[in-house]
Amino acid sequence: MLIERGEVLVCSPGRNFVTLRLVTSDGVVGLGDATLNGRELSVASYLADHVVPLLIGRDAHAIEDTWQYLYRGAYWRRGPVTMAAIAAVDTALWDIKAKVCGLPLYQLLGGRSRRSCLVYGHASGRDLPELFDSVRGHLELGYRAIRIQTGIPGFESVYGVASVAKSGPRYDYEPARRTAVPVEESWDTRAYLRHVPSVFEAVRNEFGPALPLLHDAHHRLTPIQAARLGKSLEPYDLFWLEDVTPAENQEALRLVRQHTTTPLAIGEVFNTVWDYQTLIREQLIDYVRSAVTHTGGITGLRRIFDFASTYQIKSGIHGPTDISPVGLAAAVHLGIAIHNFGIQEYMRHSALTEEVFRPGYSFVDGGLVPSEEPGLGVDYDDDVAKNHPYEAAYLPVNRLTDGTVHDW
Ligand code: CS2
Ligand code: MG
Repeated sequence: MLIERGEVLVCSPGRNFVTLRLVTSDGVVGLGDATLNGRELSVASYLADHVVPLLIGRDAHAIEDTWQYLYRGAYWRRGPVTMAAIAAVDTALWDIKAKVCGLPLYQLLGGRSRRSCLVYGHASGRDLPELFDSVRGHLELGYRAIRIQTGIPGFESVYGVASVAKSGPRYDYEPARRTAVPVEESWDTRAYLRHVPSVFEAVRNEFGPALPLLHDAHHRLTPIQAARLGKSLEPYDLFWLEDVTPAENQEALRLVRQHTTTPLAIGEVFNTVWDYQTLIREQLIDYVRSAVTHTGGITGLRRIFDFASTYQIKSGIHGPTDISPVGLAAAVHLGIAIHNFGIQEYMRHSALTEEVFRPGYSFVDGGLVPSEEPGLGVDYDDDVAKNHPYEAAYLPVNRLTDGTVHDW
């Protein structure tokens, strides 16, 4: 069974998505997600100009060989654009193989290790009353774990908190804006560090000790600031504290780790197992945050999880709305199969996005359950998609109050 055709599909049902569709000589269709928020067209070009032409006529079953061919064979390896493109090919080939076998994809990854993948949702508010409403809304929807983000007094917009008029349910958490240049936000680390512990104290007082709570510092702290934050949040028993430092400096986490027992999660901007080498070998984190979409697909992410499992480090797959339903479906198939599953991020896509991508996974009792259809269980509707063409959008740029560019 040979790969006969590859189509790169770009659509924007409220936000941009890049999808690869591979079609075999037997007419079997596979889908892969290649969405890189704010840089979508670079991956579309990498796929259309440099990858799809190499796939035509290749054995559709040779997943590992194709992965190595695209990774080692490109010479210029790693990086988000390359690894998102490889991810899309890899995921589409797994989708095809599972369809040919007549099995849901997780069966090819070892079968079920659990009934469902526990997820966490995003509660946020500019202030405590808004945050509490958001937490209650999530509990009513059935969430059993919740990420907590709030505004900082004196700051107009802060990462993870809606800052514009609500354009529809839940979609307001999408940080990319459809503007010609990125919007700019401002930041003060000292104000943030003073504020966050009081937020968690209030949430614990209101919602009790049992609810798993998470928090994302979005790469903004130095190691010593991160250590202080972890320590100050210890009384509130977090499930995890995410991306405390810009972790391309993996050694920085040694200092953080020495000072706090708050569990740490890192990796949404990582692309390969090499990005985790020190973090995993020295047991500096507790959860691996990568997405199938950004780490070379199921093949690439499985490699990271297997390495992590030898150190009791668990999965925490990145699942914001910029991972398409194709990428999320792949995550759920992988999450249900691996032994070292931790938790899955699940923000929910807009109704319009789910009209383009018809996802077969379901949200039941606070967890995601994969589709039982052969393959990934996601269909792409070209007719709906063509009414929603690409629109330029950027993630924000962050500045300190004196104007210095800071990590966003
Ligand atoms: C976030 C993301 O999900 C998360 O934890 O950090 O929302 C991130 O900001 C986006 O994926 C950027 O595209
Ligand atoms: Mg994050």
